[in-house]
Amino acid sequence: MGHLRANGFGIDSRDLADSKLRDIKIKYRITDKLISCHTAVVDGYVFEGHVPADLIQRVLKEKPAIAGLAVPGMPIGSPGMEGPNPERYDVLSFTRDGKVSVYARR
Ligand SMILES: [Cu+2]
Repeated sequence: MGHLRANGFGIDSRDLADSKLRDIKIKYRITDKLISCHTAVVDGYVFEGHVPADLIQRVLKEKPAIAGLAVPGMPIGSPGMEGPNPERYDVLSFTRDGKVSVYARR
């Protein structure tokens, strides 16, 4: 969240009970292989987990035909997860009908 605020996003953040959170993941088509710790919805796009802000901005600008982006899990080295031994990780795009592809590698 700090990463998004630092990049100029206004954030309305909520902590939800697990059952509510599951409803959100289902509503926005976030399947088990996409799942991470938090879900952001911006201009109708879904951003799951620690998605770098520049990629969020790119999606909002280019408006691709996807449901959103996801960084599954919590990879070390993703924004907000900085650490001494950063891992490479994939940023995945997904569609409402379940197509998942690699959108970017970090
Ligand atoms: Cu996290």
